Amino acid sequence: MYQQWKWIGIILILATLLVGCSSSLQPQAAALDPAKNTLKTVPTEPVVGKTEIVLDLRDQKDQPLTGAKVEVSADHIDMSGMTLGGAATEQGNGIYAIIADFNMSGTWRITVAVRKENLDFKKDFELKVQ
Ligand SMILES: [Cu+2]
Repeated sequence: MYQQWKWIGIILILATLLVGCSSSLQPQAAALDPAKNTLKTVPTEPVVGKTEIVLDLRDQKDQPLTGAKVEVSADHIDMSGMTLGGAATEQGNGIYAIIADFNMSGTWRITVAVRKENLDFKKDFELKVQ
C-alpha cells in the first residue's frame, strides 16, 4: 500500500515537471510591435466590391518580416455571421496583400494573424467601407 502511494507521488512530481518544462517552451508571443504594423487599402478609401488590403509587417527592430504566413479575415461588425477571409500573398520587403470583396458598406473588423516559426501575432484593424 505504501509502495503504491510512493509511485503516485513520483508520477505527480514528474507530471508537474513536464508541465513546467512545456510551459517554458511556449512560443514567445507578440515579437512584432503592433505600432509598426500597418494596413493600407487600394483604393485608399475602401469601397463595396474589390478592395486590396496591403499589410506592411515589421519586427521590433523595424526590419521587414519575410516568409510569414498571414491570414486575413474581415467581419462586418454591424451584422453577425458575415465574414470573409483568406491568406495574404507575400509581395516582398514585408508587404503582404489580399483582395477583399466587400459585399456591404459599413464597419468591418480586419483581423490579421501572422505566423512564422515561434511567432504568433494578431492585430485588428477597423475599416469603414463606403
Ligand atoms: Cu453585412
